[in-house]
Amino acid sequence: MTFPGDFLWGAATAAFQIEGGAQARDASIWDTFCRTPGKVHAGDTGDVAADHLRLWREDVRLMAELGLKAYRFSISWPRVLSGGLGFYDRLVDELLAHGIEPCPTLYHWDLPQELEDRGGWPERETAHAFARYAAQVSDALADRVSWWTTLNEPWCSAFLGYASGVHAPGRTSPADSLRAAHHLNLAHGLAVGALPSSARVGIALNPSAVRALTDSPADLDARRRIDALANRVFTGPLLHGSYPEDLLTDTAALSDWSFVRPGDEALIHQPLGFLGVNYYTPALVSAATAATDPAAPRSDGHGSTSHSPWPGADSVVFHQPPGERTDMGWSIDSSGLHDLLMRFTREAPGLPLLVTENGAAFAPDLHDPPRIAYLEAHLSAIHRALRDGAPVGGYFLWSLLDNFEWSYGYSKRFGIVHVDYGTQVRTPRSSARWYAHLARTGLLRSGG
Ligand code: IFM
Repeated sequence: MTFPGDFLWGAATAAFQIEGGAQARDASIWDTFCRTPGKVHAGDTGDVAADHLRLWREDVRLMAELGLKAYRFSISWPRVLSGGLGFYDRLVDELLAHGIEPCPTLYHWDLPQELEDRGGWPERETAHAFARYAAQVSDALADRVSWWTTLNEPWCSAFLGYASGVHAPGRTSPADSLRAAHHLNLAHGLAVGALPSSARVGIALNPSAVRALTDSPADLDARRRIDALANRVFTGPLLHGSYPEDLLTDTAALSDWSFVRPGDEALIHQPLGFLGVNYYTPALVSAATAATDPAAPRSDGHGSTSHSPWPGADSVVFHQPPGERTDMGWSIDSSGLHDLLMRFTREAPGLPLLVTENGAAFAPDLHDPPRIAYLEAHLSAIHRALRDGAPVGGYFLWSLLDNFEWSYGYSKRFGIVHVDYGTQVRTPRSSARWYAHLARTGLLRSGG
């Protein structure tokens, strides 16, 4: 399978997950969360992480050796607040010097703690603070950066952060999670306005390929509800300029949505340079029946918890699809990625698509055929989508390096490059060599 010559072959990381250097910046909600007993595996923190703040030149050299054409990284808002924008300035120059396209994301979950102390994403002012921060970063970098992502996976920020509480800041208010979702959307819209109109500005969603267990009306309705909460709460205003009616109805007992002010939806509905799709696994849902055990652990892949990340969808049950799984317990099914790319191609004709994240956690081994098989299957699905007319312009593998996997701490390894956290030595896995060949040639060959 041959990919187009101008396909953007990249890898992705995020500031909190790799940078370390926590003492040199303001605190984020993840610093606080890591220090809250029981929230993060083994009490792990982002204090050192993969020490990228020290080893960034080496990491850029590694990317160049792997033949990467683009690097998706995130900018730490707390670091910018404490005067650390110079780090990203130097990183951008170094990437360009190595012929690698810098693709920064403005927000990958590390809200400054001081903003959470003032109410966090449920407060409208946080969106305005984000716009000011976006303008500041734009002033420093926009002369050399043409691809920008405003937010990474706002679903996780809103619903894992404020409803289920498995992510920072660990709050469990369904009503607040809906306010957070809206203010994240608003932050995106305001940030687009703060970036140059000549830039390609997008957002990276983690849309869910939701499937119903059966074709029964109840199961199809369960799918509709989750589709609204996982996908259309974002794509509604982003792509069509309004929140879906069924979402407002489903959540009416929790919120009257009066936090959406006149003009907000139009503001969110900005022209997009691209839509970023982060994809790992599909979701399988059904309606709860009399036999459903309400105490059974949730299997929606977002951490077992007594608080649901799905406001107003208590009647929905998540099922573990059959078949192979990654080390996260996520089922491996690349058809979900093809489905999503085709869905957005139909829904927003002509809108360029980027796969802004895709990859898998497996055992720490340097020889990692399961990861190669996962990547090969998902890249084949992308190739099929391209053939079917989806305008997919690039692929960012998650992740370049092993890193801090949020509430799982350092216990899960997503890197194509192994990191020894004791010595910070980087060692490319077999998957890195496999991916390097693909990035150099655009030719997808069999793994192993
Ligand atoms: O590590 C995360 C990343 O920060 C956001 N998307 C999913 C990845 C794997 O869980």
